[in-house]
Amino acid sequence: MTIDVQAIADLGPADRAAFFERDAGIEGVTEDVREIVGRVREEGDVAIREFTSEFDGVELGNVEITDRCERADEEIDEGIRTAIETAASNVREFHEAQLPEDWRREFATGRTLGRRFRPLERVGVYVPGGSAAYPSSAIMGIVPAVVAGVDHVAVVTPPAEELNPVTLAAIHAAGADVVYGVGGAQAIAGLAYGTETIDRVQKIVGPGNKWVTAAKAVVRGDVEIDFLAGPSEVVVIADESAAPDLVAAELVAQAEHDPNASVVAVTDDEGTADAVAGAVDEQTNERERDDVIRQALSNDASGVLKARSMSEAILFTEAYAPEHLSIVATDDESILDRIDSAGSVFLGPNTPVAAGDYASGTNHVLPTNGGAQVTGGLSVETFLRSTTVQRLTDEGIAELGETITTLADAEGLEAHAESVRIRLEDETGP
Ligand code: HSO
Ligand code: ZN
Repeated sequence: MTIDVQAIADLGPADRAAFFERDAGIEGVTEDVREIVGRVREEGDVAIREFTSEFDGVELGNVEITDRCERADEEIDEGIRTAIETAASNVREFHEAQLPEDWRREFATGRTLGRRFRPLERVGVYVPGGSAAYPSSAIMGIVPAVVAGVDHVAVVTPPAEELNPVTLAAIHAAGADVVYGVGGAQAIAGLAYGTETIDRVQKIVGPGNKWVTAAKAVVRGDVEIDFLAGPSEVVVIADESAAPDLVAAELVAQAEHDPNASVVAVTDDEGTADAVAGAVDEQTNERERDDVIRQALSNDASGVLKARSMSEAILFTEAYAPEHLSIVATDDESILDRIDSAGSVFLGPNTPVAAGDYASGTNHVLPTNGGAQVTGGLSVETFLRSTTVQRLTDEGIAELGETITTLADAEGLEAHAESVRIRLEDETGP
């Protein structure tokens, strides 16, 4: 079997740690990345060119390739252009629906409070290139920023002798303002600190390999980042009603991303567990990327798990906090009700994870390694900041005055208290 079948009840501490303490594997490269980031910070474009030659084997001409992206549109075939447009338009519509409205409300007579939302001004989006060139990730990173109203959306993508025209066309269609042909840790450093040609941004988002992820961790603090995203993950919760080949197809699909991908099916039905493992075997043999798939399936963090009850399956999933969760079960909605930690959820037999990966409209840049316990994926809010606003009338400040002055006095901050009393004098009188 290419994938282990185990009972959750039989998992020992080491097995559980493999499932629940996945890591992005960035520790090993952090020292080198720190060095790269430091050099780009000090030397700017000179360091960018040197690292690009060393790591990508490319002698950079123009760092900026915005025009090149505009032209790429003519180089791709009609069918691909239409698919990019349809996907971008669905992602745009779903993200437009997330735009929050500014609001104000009178919470008590004379005390009005509210929130307003404004876009960040300058953001950077990392779009992977090379063997993991994902035009879909260009759409997922750029469109929400554009919808939020970000003024300057800068994109970095690794250079190559032959840049992938589909990726460039997607970057253009998604609405990037400026595109730089730079990748890896050096690109993240360029966005974080600015160089002669790369404008410094306020926030960097997007998935990348471990060098890119480690660089995001290093620059965090000097610049905002979305979150650290590692190899893809999926958990499928299935009951006896699930068709084993559909469940298997979900595991095999996410497994083809990366040898370190983690894919899990968890079911309360023994027969389903064995049938899913069998179907995974069969399908893997038929796939072109069977090498990558086999490695991902043999990870300690991958497997088909038998649960004694749906509750046990749910507890496992909650502790795992997957990037993607697919639920193929008769009670899918009530199972979902009991789950808090998942990046993106796919309900029912007709909803493959690939729908969200490409085209349904939800975002595929999602937290991995248990990040779903504390955050969701990219959204319009990723690119917004909020401000609170308030106004008190005579009545409003009179009503609140004593509470404020009492607390200010308790903190020994007399001037704070006085700033209130000076306004109450009329009311308190002689
Ligand atoms: N499943 C990936 C996104 C992706 N899938 C891009 C296909 N292309 C996120 O984990
Ligand atoms: Zn995918």
